[in-house]
Amino acid sequence: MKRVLTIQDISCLGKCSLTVALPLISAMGVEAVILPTAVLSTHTMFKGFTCKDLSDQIRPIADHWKKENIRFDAIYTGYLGTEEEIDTVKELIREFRDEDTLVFVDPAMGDNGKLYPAFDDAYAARNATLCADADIIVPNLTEASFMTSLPYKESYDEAYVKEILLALSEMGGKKGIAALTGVSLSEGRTGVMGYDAVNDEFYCYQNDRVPAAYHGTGDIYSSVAVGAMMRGLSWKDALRLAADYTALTIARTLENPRKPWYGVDFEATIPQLVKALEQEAPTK
Ligand code: PXL
Repeated sequence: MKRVLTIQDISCLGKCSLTVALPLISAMGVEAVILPTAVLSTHTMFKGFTCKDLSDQIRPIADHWKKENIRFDAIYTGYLGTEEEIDTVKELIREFRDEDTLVFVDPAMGDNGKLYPAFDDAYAARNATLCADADIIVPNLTEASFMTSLPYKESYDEAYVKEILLALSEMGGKKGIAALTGVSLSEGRTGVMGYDAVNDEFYCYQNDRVPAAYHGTGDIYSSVAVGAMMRGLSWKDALRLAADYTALTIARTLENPRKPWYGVDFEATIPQLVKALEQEAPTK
């Protein structure tokens, strides 16, 4: 069984970051090791959330794992708190990465053209240096525009998306895969567009757009993509599976009469995820 280390905050209520990554990666038959960088009462879209920074725990936890000779098949980072924390995570990646470790970075810091309340331009620039150390990065258009200094556009064409992907790939990355999430190339459609710098190859996958936006869907997307790659899917197949699962989950959430606002009902669609994965990557 493959082992993924995921480094991000734990928002006790809110269905994002670790409360999504842990159940999804586990359900996909992959061991999830967690490194919580902070504990929040809720995610930051709630008013009055509490936050206890745990960055001083990262070093002792990592040192203990080193003593135990622990290795990871993947290191997956998501929402982090501060520039210092990004530097600590970069150090940890350097220490734990070997030839076969996949470093997957979701530079979660904004959406809809804006950074989340806790972040500024300097944080985005530091996140770009973390992306430079990754094998695969999955920013949305907002995060990509802050990291590349290219303008954020509400309406755009394929040439604009390709320009951003090329700019992202110039930031670095060992295997050089950059994928943009939330890319809509025609009316009523949305999905992902990626670029593999090593093979100079673009990839695009679009789904029917489900008319709703929820928090935490980026974390669901990334967790499923990492899990699928750990189960042996190519990066393209993993991004497709993650896009299908995210779309299915948003559609399912829309049917919920209680109209949840802060997160999606991913718990309800885990059986379909497991089934889809089993078809593409049967367990032996
Ligand atoms: O889903 C990204 C995310 C993760 N963690 C925290 C957040 C958010 C998005 O708002 O606030 C604490």
